[in-house]
Amino acid sequence: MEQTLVLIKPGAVGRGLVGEILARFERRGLRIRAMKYLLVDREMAERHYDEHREKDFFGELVASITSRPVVAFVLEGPEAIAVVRKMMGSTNPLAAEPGTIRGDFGLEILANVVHGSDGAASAEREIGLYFRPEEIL
Ligand code: 3AN
Repeated sequence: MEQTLVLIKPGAVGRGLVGEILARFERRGLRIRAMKYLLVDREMAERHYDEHREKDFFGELVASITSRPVVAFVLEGPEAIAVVRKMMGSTNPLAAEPGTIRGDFGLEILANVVHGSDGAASAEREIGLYFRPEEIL
């Protein structure tokens, strides 16, 4: 079994999409191992998106993710990282296939509804960033 970190981004939380997005993952058979509603602070956002530090959209990305609360959760299942990435769809919602979360719920690349870890190393790092070991049940 594999674990991955998923965030429902502030825009999607504000639009009341938490239940609908979570339901898709649950229906697929992924298990919730941890979940929290939180405000990401600047330091945490910069650590989360460290790989994008040099990109021109880094400032906007940090501002966006820290603007309002997010919902963070750890999902577990066989090949959970790849399964979640597939369910999210392409990074740019304009290119995301209908039927994927980004393809169904958004149009903006910066506020692209969800985040999901992109590999085993980032999943481990991101889960550790959002949850203490005892919060994963
Ligand atoms: P993903 O979230 O699909 O793994 P990454 O890691 O390439 O995509 O990008 C992280 C986040 O940065 C995306 N979720 C998106 O909000 C933002 N982002 C990526 N590329 C761009 C871009 N060209 N312009 C603005 N924001 C971007």
